[in-house]
Amino acid sequence: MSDTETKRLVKTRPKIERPRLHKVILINDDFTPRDFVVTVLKGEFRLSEDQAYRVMITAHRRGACVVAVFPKDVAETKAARATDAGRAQGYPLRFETEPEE
Ligand code: TYC
Repeated sequence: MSDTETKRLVKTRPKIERPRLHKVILINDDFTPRDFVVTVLKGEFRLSEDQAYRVMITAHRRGACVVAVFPKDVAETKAARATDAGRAQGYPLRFETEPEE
């Protein structure tokens, strides 16, 4: 084996960084019915009734609540679908995404 081949084989591989996860955040508003928020959380994010209620009531009390974290494209798709579900019923329900620290 030539020197150059040997060098290439023992050289440490560059570290591959895992893609950062993105949070989906539920934003409170004064108009969307609580039950509807719970239904969307269960349908789009597969939360149980209990988990969905807790996330909804936390957003209601504090203004916003993290729903879950996903790879960027999944977070954006789910946030858009959940926001669209509200808009389809005339509600201002909003889900945002942001990268995790
Ligand atoms: N604040 C709404 C109400 O009182 C319920 C609600 C909770 C709406 C959470 C949005 O993200 C939300 N009907």
